Amino acid sequence: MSSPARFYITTPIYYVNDRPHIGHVYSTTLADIAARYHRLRGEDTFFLTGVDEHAAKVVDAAAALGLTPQACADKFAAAFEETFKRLDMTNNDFIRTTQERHKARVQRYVAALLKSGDVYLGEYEGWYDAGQEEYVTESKAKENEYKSPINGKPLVRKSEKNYFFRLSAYQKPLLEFLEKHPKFVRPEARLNEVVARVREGLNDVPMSRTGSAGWGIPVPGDEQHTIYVWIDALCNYLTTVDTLPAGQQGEGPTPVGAEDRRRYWPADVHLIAKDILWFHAVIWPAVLMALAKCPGYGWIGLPGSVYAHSFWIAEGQKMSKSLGNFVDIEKLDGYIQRFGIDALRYFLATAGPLGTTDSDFAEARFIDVYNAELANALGNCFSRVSNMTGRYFEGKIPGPGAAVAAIPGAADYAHVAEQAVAKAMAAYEALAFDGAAAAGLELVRAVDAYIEQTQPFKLAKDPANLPQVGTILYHCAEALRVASLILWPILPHKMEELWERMGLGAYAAALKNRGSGQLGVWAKWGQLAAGAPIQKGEPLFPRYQA
Ligand code: ME8
Repeated sequence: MSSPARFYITTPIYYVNDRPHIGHVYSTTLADIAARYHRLRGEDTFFLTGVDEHAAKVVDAAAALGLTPQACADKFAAAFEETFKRLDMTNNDFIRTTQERHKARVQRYVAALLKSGDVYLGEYEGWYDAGQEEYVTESKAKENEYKSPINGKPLVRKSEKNYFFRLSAYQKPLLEFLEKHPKFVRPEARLNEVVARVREGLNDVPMSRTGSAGWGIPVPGDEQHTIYVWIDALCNYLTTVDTLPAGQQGEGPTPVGAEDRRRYWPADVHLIAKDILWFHAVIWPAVLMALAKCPGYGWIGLPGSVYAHSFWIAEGQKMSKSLGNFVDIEKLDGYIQRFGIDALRYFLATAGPLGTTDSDFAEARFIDVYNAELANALGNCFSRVSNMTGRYFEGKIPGPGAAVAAIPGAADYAHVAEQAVAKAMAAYEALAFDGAAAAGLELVRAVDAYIEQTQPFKLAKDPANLPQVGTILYHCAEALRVASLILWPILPHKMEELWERMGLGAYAAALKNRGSGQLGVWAKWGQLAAGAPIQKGEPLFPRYQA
């Protein structure tokens, strides 16, 4: 048997200087949707999220809280982990950069790079953005009047003796790589930004820091320096999967873990927001190119793509600490209590900043989407079909046997569903979750239109028509079954509830086993068994009235 396709997706690892907010929940939810979709397709999927701990921001937050950096990191790392568990994210691991497994591997990579000559000790002077822990080029500093392009605070003139990564040597290889892999940076407009900036030329970048109270991973062989937090952080994508099972020592000085995870590398998607695109689209691939040339690291290829979404704003305003308008975890919990986890996932996936424009997290928008798409369309359609099945067939979907030809439009049904599946799959692959949801919803709306057209509730007044009504309801239920498969990655809990009511619990059971999903097989038309139960139950998405 050939082994199933593999899929590896990552989120940024988040700073542990505060509790999670909507931005963090958003990126991790998107990655969860993608991971669930690939598991639904039966792929061997690895989904990684976690936290970035060795930042100066963490040292500052710790001081403000009267904690040690480690205690502060522990506190907020626990908050992130707990939040993602509560939201039922299906991440396969949660990486913390203070973990030994991570630190040991990062030191190995840096040691290899030091030997290779791509990392050297040097002196640097430039404009420093303290909030971002990043140097800004002269031209960018000037353009922004020597203020941070991110938070508007004044840039600082700073010089340091540091280890540097020879990024300048990778301009040509990067441009060649980007030309050959135009999907490496998505959406496309972001690729153009990156290419334009790389063409302007690349400066070497610091690879280490002194100061920050020594909070960081020591540079191997020179413990005065700690590894620059961005290099430490980017490496998480690799350290977490750089393990081989006992007895299978591979190429290179890789520590042996319990599990073979190297098979997941290279990652298929690094999902991030636009704020950290440069690190992911330029610095990270260059570091990997350099590492791949080191003895023992020949297995290291470059990631498949970096997808940079845009930003949530709140009720029309940019979110900021000074305005105190962050959609924080308490606010999100309020939405979950009122509408449920799946409604929040649906809103994030369909109304969020997936493309290149920012999106507004506004209560009125949330309620509109919820009522129109979840309560009125999906929930209501299931109620209608289950109601009629209850009333006319004692809650058991009859077979599709009778009088198909007599039903207008019925002959197309399988085709409509097939097209919806194809459309949804293409959208999921492109991380266009709004399109995937729309494909599912279109199918649901087609069911509504079909009911309007065929009027089963009128036909049923004459018992002689019941076989025909049975066929209509079979088509409706079957289309809902296919729609539920399309929508499961976005609405997993509600769709599992729907499966339960339709006697399809086997799907949920199979999906609990890694790599056991079979979307291609399950989505084929006509699999609902005659006599399958369909229980009405409580509304899946009760209409919300303020
Ligand atoms: O940058 N809208 O961590 P971070 C949408 N540790 N997404 C948002 C958002 C918003 N308003 N605000 C934040 C770091 N995000 C580094 C990353 S990775 C090797 C190291 C999301 O805690 C988005 O994914 O500041 C963004 O890229 C990330 O949170 C930044 O999280």
